[in-house]
Amino acid sequence: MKFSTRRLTAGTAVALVATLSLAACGSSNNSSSNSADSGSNGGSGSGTTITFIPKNLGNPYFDASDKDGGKVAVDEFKGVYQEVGPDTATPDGQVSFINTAAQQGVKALVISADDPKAPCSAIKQAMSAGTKVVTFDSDTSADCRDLYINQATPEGIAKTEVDQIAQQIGDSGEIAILSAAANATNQNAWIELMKKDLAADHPNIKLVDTVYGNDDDQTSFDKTAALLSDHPNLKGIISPTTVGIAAAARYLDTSSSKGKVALTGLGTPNQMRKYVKDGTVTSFALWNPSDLGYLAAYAAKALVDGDIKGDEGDKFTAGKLGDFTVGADGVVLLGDPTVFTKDNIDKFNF
Ligand code: RAM
Repeated sequence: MKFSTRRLTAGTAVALVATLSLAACGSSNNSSSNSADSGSNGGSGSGTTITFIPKNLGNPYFDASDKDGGKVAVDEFKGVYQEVGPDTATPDGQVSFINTAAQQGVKALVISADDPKAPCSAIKQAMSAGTKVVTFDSDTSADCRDLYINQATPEGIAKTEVDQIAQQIGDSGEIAILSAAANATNQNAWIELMKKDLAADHPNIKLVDTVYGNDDDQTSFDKTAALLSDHPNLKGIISPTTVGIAAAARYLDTSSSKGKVALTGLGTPNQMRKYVKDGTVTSFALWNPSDLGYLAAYAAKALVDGDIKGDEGDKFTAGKLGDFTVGADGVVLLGDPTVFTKDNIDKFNF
């Protein structure tokens, strides 16, 4: 263990929830839409305090990972859960939330990083004060977290997306990528691997543009419109972000490109159901974000309890998901992505 863990009394736990809530609402870069939500034990005392910080609030993906996954796990082990974060996914938007949580002495932070480096000095300060830090979904540099919970291998994610677009456009023609924020660690890793896959296995597909919707619905919608007008021969769009693919589908749905320009990428079944059923989208993929948040919470607890240090080979149990082993560079892998089509989409509800 690098640090000794600290215990919170019932009073401090309740005060912590209240203070973080106020601090989040009062910070300059956000508004009352920032949320803080105590665990179902109501902050009953000695439980492990875990703060989730998503890339941004208001994204159904993080509602699923944090509230439907992380909170469920934290409630199971009778900890204290809360979620705070910025409204927009900017590189340093998470820093003030990390600082506040660390000052209040939360035992663990679980973060999907907006930038691999920008939050690092705040995270390192938190770690030196004894807070365990788990990244999930989108990693920081490996030296500023204890563990990274990876949703699926980046190679597998990239290949799944390239295979789908290739199938849908007959393995030939112009495509574009509509990504999240330009600095997002996760999307950038997938994009690099997609480019390699395209170059190696799909010589007749040409990637003509990569644009960034910043995980903002309206920006992603507008960028879709711009892509279609800038590239009249476009045959397909890959959007490796749940916000981007949903906005692009909404645009295509009522445009003359519906059924002519293919769209695939990473989406939530609940956001994409309508577009799969009405023929705007044939298939897309994702892992289960609730499982990802659930696993991240159990990993944080294992670190806080001193059951693991984050070293390769460390083993821990994540409730209903079973046993996991820490891999190289402190990475824990959730599993494989699922491909959704009209034939299976109704089996999923997230
Ligand atoms: C968006 C976010 C998130 C990513 C998913 C696929 O919700 O960018 O980080 O993992 O899409």
